Amino acid sequence: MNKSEKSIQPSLFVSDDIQATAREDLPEGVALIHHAFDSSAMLDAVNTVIEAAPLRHMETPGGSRMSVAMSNCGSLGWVSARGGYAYSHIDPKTGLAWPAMPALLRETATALAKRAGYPHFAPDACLINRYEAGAQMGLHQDRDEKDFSQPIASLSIGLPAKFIIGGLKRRDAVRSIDLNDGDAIIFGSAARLLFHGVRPLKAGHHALTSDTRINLTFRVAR
Ligand code: MD3
Ligand code: FE
Repeated sequence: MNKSEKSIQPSLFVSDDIQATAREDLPEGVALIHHAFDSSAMLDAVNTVIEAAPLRHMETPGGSRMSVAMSNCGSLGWVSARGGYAYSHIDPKTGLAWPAMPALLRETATALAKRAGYPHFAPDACLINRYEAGAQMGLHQDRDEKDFSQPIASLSIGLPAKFIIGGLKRRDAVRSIDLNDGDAIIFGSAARLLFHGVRPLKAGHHALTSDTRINLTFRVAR
């Protein structure tokens, strides 16, 4: 595929293999879309963001270094430090506002949310997670946003990961979902507060991201 074909509108680029709850063994409220976006073009946009707001390993409130390196774009960004978790308009590393959300990112996320049944999704935050071999994310809920009626859209770029999703209680059974380059997974309604995490990334090589995986989560934080 040549460059001009790859730069067409993301909503036209996507294939039609959406997996919704009725068709696959996914929890209610979860929609998984394979080959959902042009990950090469998305990565180019992500790289412009992380030039201005570098990836960094944040500290947890408990004082440990997160294995996933993070940054944000949009009017709000998720930050973790000794003081706790929060959304902030300012990048504490640069002292500046987070970079604006590139139109390609925003439009891709809103088009995918629309396909999953959320026609009015207007994210104001995009968290960028970079996993290197061994990096993981423990089981958690995303509760720092104000309105849980708004979904979260997750886009995966580069190396594959095993994503785990459980129930509304930490001890509930989990199931594993493979997330590959170009996959989008949207969590809304009944799925919005499910516990979830990412298994330690297996070492590998990917043509776009070499030895890493990038995950973008688009959120309505305000
Ligand atoms: C299920 N990120 O940044 S994205 C996170 O792959 C996070 O980097 C993972 O969990 C990653 O908070 C998983 C998939 C995801 C995102 C938000 C969710 C799953 C979710 C919110 C509710 C339920
Ligand atoms: Fe999460």
